[in-house]
Amino acid sequence: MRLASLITLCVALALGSVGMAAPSKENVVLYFDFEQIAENRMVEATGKTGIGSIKGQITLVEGVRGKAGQFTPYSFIDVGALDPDAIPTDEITIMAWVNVPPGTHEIFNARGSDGTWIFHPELRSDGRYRWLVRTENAHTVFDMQTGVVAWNTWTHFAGVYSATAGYAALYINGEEIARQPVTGVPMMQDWGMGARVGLTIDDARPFSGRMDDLIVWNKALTADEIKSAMEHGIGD
Ligand SMILES: [Ca+2]
Repeated sequence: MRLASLITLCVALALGSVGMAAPSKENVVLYFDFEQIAENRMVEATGKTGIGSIKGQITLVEGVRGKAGQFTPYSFIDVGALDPDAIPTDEITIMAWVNVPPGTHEIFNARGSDGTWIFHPELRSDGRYRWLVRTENAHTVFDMQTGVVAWNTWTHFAGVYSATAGYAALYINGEEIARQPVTGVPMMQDWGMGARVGLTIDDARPFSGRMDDLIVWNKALTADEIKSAMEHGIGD
């Protein structure tokens, strides 16, 4: 009986470590792994076509996982048209590896047709990280400004929001550095004024440095899932 219990425990532990909570690829909305540029587009790693137009100059250099994008200031990736039904409303995770000098750097942003700035995952010149979500009519759902940025150092940023579970969280290098309860307001699904990687839609806060594995998920990933994704991307 005790042996059976022990075996059960060992099997459970083995499954737990093997399963190490790799997030499901089904939840990937957008993935730039910065491995390939074709016809002046950053190739989207899950095979979405017709998106990812490069404006300015982004070159491929050594990254964390293979190559990374080196952004010349004021350059950006114009995400382009995603399937509107695929745009997250209830849960999201926006993550990227970043390596930047002091300054204010916008990782990703999207803007609604009414002018609402929906997301601001940023590194700020005051040395803090920012993770913000707004919804219709510029209603701020939460605005976290926290932590201590390590400049010129590869850092993994992951901002999480769940309207369903009612919280926002920020993970740096796979560790949760901030979490707050949030009234569960769905996110704006209308990205009518577009979405960009590396510069705000009104041409401010230029990302000037290197970025790798920019991934947007339609799920609030767990800590284990974030660690898995930062080490392995979206998996095989
Ligand atoms: Ca890469």
